[in-house]
Amino acid sequence: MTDPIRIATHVLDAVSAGRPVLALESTILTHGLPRPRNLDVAREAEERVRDEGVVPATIGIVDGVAVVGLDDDELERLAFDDGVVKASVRDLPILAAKRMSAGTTVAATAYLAHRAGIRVFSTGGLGGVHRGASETFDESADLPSLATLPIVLVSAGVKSILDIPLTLERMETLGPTVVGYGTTDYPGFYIADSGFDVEYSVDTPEEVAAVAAGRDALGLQSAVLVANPVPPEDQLPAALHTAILDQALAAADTAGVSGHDITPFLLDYIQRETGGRSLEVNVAVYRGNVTLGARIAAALSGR
Ligand code: PSU
Ligand code: MN
Repeated sequence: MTDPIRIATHVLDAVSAGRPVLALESTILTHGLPRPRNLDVAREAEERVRDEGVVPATIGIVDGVAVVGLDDDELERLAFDDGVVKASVRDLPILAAKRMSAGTTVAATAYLAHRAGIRVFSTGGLGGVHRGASETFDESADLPSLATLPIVLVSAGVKSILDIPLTLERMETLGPTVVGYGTTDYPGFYIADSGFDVEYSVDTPEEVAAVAAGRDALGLQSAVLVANPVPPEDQLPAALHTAILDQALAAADTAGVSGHDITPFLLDYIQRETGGRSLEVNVAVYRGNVTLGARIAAALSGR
């Protein structure tokens, strides 16, 4: 069997030399953002990372091979090909056997990044516990995966489509280290403050690096989750957010969407019903997380 993971040479070189690398996921590209904006956002994210002097490694599955450091042609294929699926960790062996292409979720990307020796990863919003989970058991595989992967993940909290207090409870049980960036108000992806709190905040990339170094020195194998709020001036207005969210959840219920389809369904619904405003917020959220992730990667490589 061919090697199911391919690490791009420039990524491998940087990791081996201890130079900073930032992992980026690809479900945001394949299932989170509309075409053709998805490709622009993915390219711009890599550019931002390079501007910080850090090597970007976007991760995704191309014809069954998990690629750590997709090249531009591969990014374009994943962005526009209708046959591209959404892959969590459990799907990786099937995709390898069937030689399928996929965008990788936070769970799958974190796993592959860790295998490649990358220590920091940025996404938009992390997956979590869905509303109604006490009936449906729908909890993103992102949570248990991150509980066992010693990386740093930067996100703008979890998406407000989720049950945020239940997600925070599950994080407490599963055990990743959670910090707010510059705040103890836990962010809600589209909104800077979800109304729920975390216990600790950190204020600089160096402080995040110190937390990650402490985790490593203690021999813990769990992620450090950095919750980085969208700048309040870029957030979705609160009234619009509440109204649209209720509609979106009702629409998902009526359409009977479940499993891995529900997150893309809700994000797409909200994008259409806000006339693209939520899309701009999603892009702003992602930009902020990419820049912070790159700075954390740089701070960690100096240790
Ligand atoms: N962040 C975004 N857009 C996205 C996602 C994150 O700005 O589409 C994706 C991530 O890949 C995350 C996934 O892992 O949504 C969660 O899906 P699920 O709830 O099915 O685990
Ligand atoms: Mn789910």
